[in-house]
Amino acid sequence: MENREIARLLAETADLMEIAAEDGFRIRSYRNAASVIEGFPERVEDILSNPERKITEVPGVGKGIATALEEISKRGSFEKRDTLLAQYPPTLLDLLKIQGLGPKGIALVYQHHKVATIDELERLCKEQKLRELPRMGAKLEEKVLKSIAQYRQRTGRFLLSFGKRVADELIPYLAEGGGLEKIAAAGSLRRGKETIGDLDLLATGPGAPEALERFLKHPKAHNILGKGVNKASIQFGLEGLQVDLRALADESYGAAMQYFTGSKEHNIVLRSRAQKLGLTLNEYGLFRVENEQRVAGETEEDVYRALGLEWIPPELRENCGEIEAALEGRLPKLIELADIRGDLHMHTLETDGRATLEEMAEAARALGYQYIAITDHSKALAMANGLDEKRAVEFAKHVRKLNRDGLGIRIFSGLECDIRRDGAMDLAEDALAELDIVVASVHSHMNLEAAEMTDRLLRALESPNVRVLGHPTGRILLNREAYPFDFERVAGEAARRDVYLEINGSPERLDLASAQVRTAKGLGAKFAISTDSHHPKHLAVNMQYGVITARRGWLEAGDVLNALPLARFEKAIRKS
Ligand code: DGT
Ligand code: CA
Ligand code: CA
Ligand code: ZN
Repeated sequence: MENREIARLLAETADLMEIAAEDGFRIRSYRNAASVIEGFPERVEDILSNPERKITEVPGVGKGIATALEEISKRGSFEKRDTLLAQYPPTLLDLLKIQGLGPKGIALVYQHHKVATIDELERLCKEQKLRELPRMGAKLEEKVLKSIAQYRQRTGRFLLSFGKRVADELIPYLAEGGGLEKIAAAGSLRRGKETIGDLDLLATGPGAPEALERFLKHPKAHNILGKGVNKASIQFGLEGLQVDLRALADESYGAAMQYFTGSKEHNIVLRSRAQKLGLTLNEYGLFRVENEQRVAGETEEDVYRALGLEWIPPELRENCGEIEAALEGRLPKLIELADIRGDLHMHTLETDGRATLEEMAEAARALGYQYIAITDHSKALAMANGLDEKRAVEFAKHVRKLNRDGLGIRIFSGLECDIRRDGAMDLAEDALAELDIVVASVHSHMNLEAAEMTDRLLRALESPNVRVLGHPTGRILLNREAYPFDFERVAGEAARRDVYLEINGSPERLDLASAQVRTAKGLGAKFAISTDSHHPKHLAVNMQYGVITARRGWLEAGDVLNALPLARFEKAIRKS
């Protein structure tokens, strides 16, 4: 490990100690050691492995830090850090980048509201709940929100779900101005990318020039970045998402849609294909080079067809083989929202959900689903009041009774069973065997070495009762990286054991990532697209994002467990 990385571990630990309100002297000693090591000319690892040398020669390194350094060089972490990370989620460290709260405030919002991510902190402020805590107030809420906005601008990307909400606010607003033929979002939002850099809107119709003016007058247009004849750009809302609006001629709409949907890489290949055919492709249309004659442009379908290609769904436009597939007429028939027959991951008031089983069932029934599985947490998530064996078995019994009475939708008894640090299931197998479907997920000890994490997940797959591996990488978008492990090995083993990989549609997760979906499919894996809903309203919203992610992973309905009709689904989850 390089000095820079070692220094980061020490500094991070000091931050966590500060949140835990530990002794200031010890915190300073970690910080001090971190800053010395970061700038130290020799590698700490080299000194440690040299029997002639002593690590305490390094200034700022006393006995305690020396022990920590030895542990770090052996296994990449150390006891103090592990203890703190068992107590606090690592995302709390991100909150330190938000001005206003400080370590004490972070500890407070975590204790009182379990706020552990920037998004959750933002929600807390918007709901005006921060001010209710000791020594906090409305002023501070404002300051924190502003700081979050600035932080996001720095990092520069936003959740897809956020972009979608902005688009859903702006499009009807612009349409209300009248005179528009078409108005739609292009760019990464249309491709369904999990995060977006900015929002690209396109409009046609006689009212398009006025729409540009109206756009600049939107109450949340905080900062006008530019205004031309055909284009205007603003920063939207406190969050400062950049939005570009372009006014186009009708005859160019398809070409512009194609051009501004991207991706850049997809477009490069498409343009070179046009060239080979003696054509030139730009945002105005597809033209013959020799006489500038317009060949296509009004619709995207026309543009692709004129290039000898099937129309390519936006989710595939990443230059990952889609153009070749379109040429040969072998594009996948991508799964659609309408293919989904049920939802296999949701929580209720029994643990950390915010509605009853009946309310979740009713919402799912209203979506036209045939079935759902209720998967509350297991006991390791004590804060969420997770189920122990006794409650799990009773729950299974309760669901059998519910189904006899009938709720208008079939309920499966499930559990989101915690995967313990060693890969064992949180509940005894005989209790799990009573349930219809077990989703196994990691919620703690995410800082293991890749090899250990791989073994942990492989062991979890060995449980005869596990049917789905929940949010398999643990990533939280814009907040927490996936934990490291041998993904291909785990995906291959899941395929071999008939364990379905979850595509968690919660917009902060989208886990698996689409590229992993595609890799896993190549290894023979099958998938469950689930919402991890904690409220009835999540069921519809999150499923959209789950399906988009599956489409970006090239999945067809046949790859997805919960696209099966009830009878076949029941057979598929039955234990052999
Ligand atoms: P984002 O906004 O970072 O999430 O990603 P995109 O794909 O929305 O990229 P953006 O907003 O820069 O541009 C929208 C599309 O416009 C992009 O996918 C490809 C297309 N495009 C056309 N001409 C250019 C160009 O000169 N540069 C770039 N970067 N994109 C271009
Ligand atoms: Ca964009
Ligand atoms: Ca853009
Ligand atoms: Zn979970």
